[in-house]
Formats: sequence, structure tokens, C-alpha cells
Amino acid sequence: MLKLYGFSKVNAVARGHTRDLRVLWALEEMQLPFELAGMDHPARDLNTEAYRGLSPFEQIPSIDDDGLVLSESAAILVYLAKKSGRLIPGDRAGEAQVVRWCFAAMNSVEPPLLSLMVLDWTADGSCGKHREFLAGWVNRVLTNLERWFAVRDFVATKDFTVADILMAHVLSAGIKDQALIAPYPGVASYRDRCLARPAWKRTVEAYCTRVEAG
Ligand SMILES: N[C@@H](CCC(=O)N[C@@H](CS)C(=O)NCC(=O)O)C(=O)O
Repeated sequence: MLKLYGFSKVNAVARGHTRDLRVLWALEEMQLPFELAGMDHPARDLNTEAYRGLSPFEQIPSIDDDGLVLSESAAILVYLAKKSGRLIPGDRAGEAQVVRWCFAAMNSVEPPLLSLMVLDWTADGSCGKHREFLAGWVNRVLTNLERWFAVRDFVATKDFTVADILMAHVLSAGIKDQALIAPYPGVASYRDRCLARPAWKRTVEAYCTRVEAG
């Protein structure tokens, strides 16, 4: 049986936004059975030799699928899509587009959004120039995404795929200040279209019932 390591307890700021939600959402879309191993972050459940065997950076999510161990949310989603034959095209060209946009979400879009968010958490008023640079980077990425979504409903193919789970989650968890996305209505409506899916709503509801803040 597929085992997913996700949070059972995590700090209140992160709760509702953590990356195990990407895997939970994919599993819900794919209707794959799984067992959840709940990890308590404040109790340091991730910082053990046993858990490092699954996740070298001591992070959530990771999976153990009958001995096949994976961490990294994008790698897990591609694996699950290929295993289930859902949310990824069966042909090589279509699969390549999905992989391309999984990398783009993780590597081109998440870093500037996350960097700006972390700076804003930790800013002491002395980072004006640094912030200006990061805001420029974010705007450049969102401008290019706005152009991409002008003629598309989903990011990688004409249908919803695992790349959309990653991209929509990045655009949701990575943007706290909605003023940042307001100038990009195409990106905002893409994100909202993905988050309106019944599987996402069920996933968040179950997560919020189960995961404690602490
Ligand atoms: N690149 C990894 C990042 C995973 C990650 O940052 N996980 C966070 C939760 S959203 C975590 O486990 N943080 C706890 C920690 O680093 O102590 C992925 O996409 O899976």
C-alpha cells in the first residue's frame, strides 16, 4: 500500500499551504488508495535517521510505495501520474510538456515567489534594494505567465494535469499579498479555475480537519 508522509502538526502560518497538499490533491484526483503517516513538525519527527532515509532534506512530502521511496513533490506527482495513467498524457510529446511545466513551477516560478515571501517575513526595514529586485523578478515571471495563459486553460496541455497541481499550488501558497497577482488577471483566473476543482476542495477540507497547528 502506498504510504504518504504528510504533516499531522505544523506551525499555524504554514498550515493549509504545505507541500503534502500537492500529493494529497493528486491522490484525490486519481482516486488512488493510500495510507497517511502523520508527522509532527514541532516534535521533530522529520529529524530522525529513519525519516532521512526517505527524505534526505528532512522535509514533507515523501512516499514509500511498497519499497519505492521518493521525496520532492514534483517527482512524486509525475510518478503517481505515470503509475495511475491519470493527469498525464500517454504519448511521449504530451508527457514531455507535463514534465517541462512541473520543472517550470518548481524552478522558474516558485523561487522568486518564495524568496519575496521569506524576505517579507524576515524584513527589518533595511532590505529596500533587495526587495525591489525580488519584486521585479516576481513581476517578470508573472508577466510571462500572463502571456502564456492568454490562450490556454491549463499550463501544459489542453487538459488538467499534475503540472497544474504544482503550478496552482505555487501560485496560491506562494502569494500571500493578493496585490501582487492583481495586475495579472489571466494568472489569477487560471489559479482560481484549478482551485475550484472538487478534488482540491475535498483535499483541503480533510487536511484542515486532520492537521493541527502548533
Ligand atoms: N522541494 C521540496 C520542498 C519540500 C518542503 O519545503 N517541505 C516543507 C513543508 S511545505 C518542509 O517539510 N519543511 C519542514 C522543514 O524544512 O523543517 C518539495 O517540493 O517537496
